[in-house]
Order: sequence, then structure tokens, then C-alpha cells
Amino acid sequence: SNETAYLDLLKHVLENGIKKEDRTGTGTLSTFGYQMRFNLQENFPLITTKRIPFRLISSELIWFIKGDTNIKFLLEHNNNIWNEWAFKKWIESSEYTGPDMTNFGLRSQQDEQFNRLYEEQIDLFKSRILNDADFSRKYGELGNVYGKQWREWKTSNGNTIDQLKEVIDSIKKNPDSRRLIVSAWSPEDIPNMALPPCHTLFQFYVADNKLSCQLYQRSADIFLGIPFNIASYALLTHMIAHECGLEVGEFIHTLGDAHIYLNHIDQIKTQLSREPKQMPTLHLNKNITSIFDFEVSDIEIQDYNPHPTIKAPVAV
Ligand code: DHF
Ligand code: TMP
Repeated sequence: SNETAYLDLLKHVLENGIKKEDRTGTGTLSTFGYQMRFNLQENFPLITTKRIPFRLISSELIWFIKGDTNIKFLLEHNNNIWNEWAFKKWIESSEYTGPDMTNFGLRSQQDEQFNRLYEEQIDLFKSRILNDADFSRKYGELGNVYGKQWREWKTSNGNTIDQLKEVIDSIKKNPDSRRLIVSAWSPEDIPNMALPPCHTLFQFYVADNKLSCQLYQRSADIFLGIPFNIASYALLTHMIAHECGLEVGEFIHTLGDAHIYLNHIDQIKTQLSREPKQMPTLHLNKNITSIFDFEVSDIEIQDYNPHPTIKAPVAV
């Protein structure tokens, strides 16, 4: 089943992962190269062995689709998943004069006193993003991340390419095409991004009146990021199929460096001890005809009754 595909990945990396240091200093168990297939006709692949807050996935995807790269929109939707990467740019700037926040990701896990200072600073940062327009323009910005590359890829002659619009037009006009690709990986632009894109490139495929999608993800945080990424691309595939009058087919998720952070292992053992439940179904507002018009309230999941949340620290 769709959930088994994910649980098998957890087991595979627990059993076969090699100890590997990483950029964040956390340490991982890592494997290279893995593929999962999700049948979107069966159900909507939202993991049930822990609760996944779906509204964070839908608001993040709408943010990408708008071409937005500023966390202000996310904060207005009570979505905090990108805060740390904007905050990092703020504390590294010359305008920041608060307490030393160097390496806040690791230190906030290890030092309770520091963690209180950090919580204070991140709360201040959030309220300035929400209430101070000049500040948010400067420090809410993650740079040329997903939304920018999808909607306004910069060309060498100073124009831009709306990859997302073009791929949807091509799916409608030329569904047999083998060139239905959107790339977020722009080598030239990598230095201008808060985090180089993890979900790097995706391709669509139409056969039998069904739309399938395959994602190449270069780096995969299996406990925290991957359940979000699966649901996000499943949702994107549904939304595009909806606009194009197609059924949904499969989501195929291909991973590069697939890793478990060492401070997620206990959580994963808990998760693996749980019995999967029925995955939910997705309902899109039928009155929306263009993917660019969806709002959070147009996207709903039904019959989602997961096991409880399992908390884990995110590696920054
Ligand atoms: N860095 C790392 N190390 N892993 C990631 O998965 C990751 N993902 C990013 C940005 N940088 C990253 C963007 N996506 C969470 C989920 C997805 C995500 C960022 C963070 C996360 O923390 N999820 C929590 C719930 C968070 C909440 O409720 O606010 C979870 O338990 O799933
Ligand atoms: P890296 O740039 O050093 O690979 O670090 C990025 C980390 O974030 C890595 O653990 C993968 C994880 N990640 C996901 O798994 N999914 C995502 O969507 C994002 C943005 C990051």
C-alpha cells in the first residue's frame, strides 16, 4: 500500500544506512538512491502512522505556485516551517544586534537557557516579519528558491520563463511529450538561495488519460521532510490533473541522499511500532479551473484519522 512504501524506506535506511556526517553537524544514517511509488487512484498519500499537519503542506504549495519566496505569506497562514532559514539570514546580517545566535539549531537542542533566548528572538523576528513591511521585504526573503524558479526562471538574455505555466500548457496540448519537466536547480542561482532546492526536478507523464509525476529529490530528511514532500507533490499532481481534465496516476519519488538524522531514530522506532490506518481522500473545489486560483480553503482532505504527532528537532 501507499503507507508501506514509506515505512519500507524507514526500515531500509535504519537497516542499511551508513553513518555519515552532514552540513548541520547532527549526523545521519544515510543511503544513496531509492525509489517509492504511490498510486494516487487508491487514496491520498498522507502518512497515518503519525499526524501530518496537511494545512502546512497546502499553504506551502500555494506559496510555491504563487511564485512567492518570502516567509511573510507562510506566517500569515500560521505556517512556521521555513522560519529557521530566514532567521539564519537575519542573525548573520550586520543589522542584527541581539544576543549571539550562532549555530542556534544545535545549541537550542542542547542548552535550555540558550533555548529560551532563541525562542524570544524567533518570536521577535516573526512579529517584525508580520508587522514591519520594510523588515519583511528584506529579511522574510529566502532568495531565489522554488517559487522563483518555477514561475520566473531567469534566462541569460534577461527574460524569465514561467516553467509551471508552460508545463501545464504542454500537458494540455501535447500530453505525449517526454519533455514535461520543471527544474528548480539553477546552478547559477544557487548562491542566491537560503537552501539549495531539495526537490530538484520533476517530470509529468500522461497515459490512459492519467497524469503521473516523478520527482528527483537530491537530499531527503526521511522523518520530517519526506512525508511533507510526498503529500505536496501528490497534491500538485491532483491540482494539475484537475485543471487539465485528467485522472491521477502515480507519484514516483526518487531520492538521492536519503538520510535519517541520528536524533530521529527513537521517534522512527515508535512510528514503526504503529499499525497504519486508512489514508484520507482529497477534495478540490470544483469551481476552480486554474491551478493559479487555488486558496487554502479550496483544498480539503477527508477521513484522516492518524496516530498522534511525534515531535522531532529539525536540523538547520
Ligand atoms: N531542513 C531539514 N533538515 N529537514 C527538512 O525536512 C527541511 N524541510 C524544510 C526546510 N529545511 C529542512 C521545509 N519543509 C518541517 C516539515 C517540512 C519542512 C520544514 C519543517 C517540520 O518541522 N515538520 C514538523 C511539524 C512542524 C509544525 O507543526 O510546525 C513535523 O513534525 O512534521
Ligand atoms: P542539505 O542542503 O545539506 O542537503 O540540507 C537540507 C536538508 O533538508 C536535508 O536534510 C534534506 C531536508 N529537506 C527535505 O528532506 N525536504 C525538503 O523539502 C527540504 C526543503 C529539505
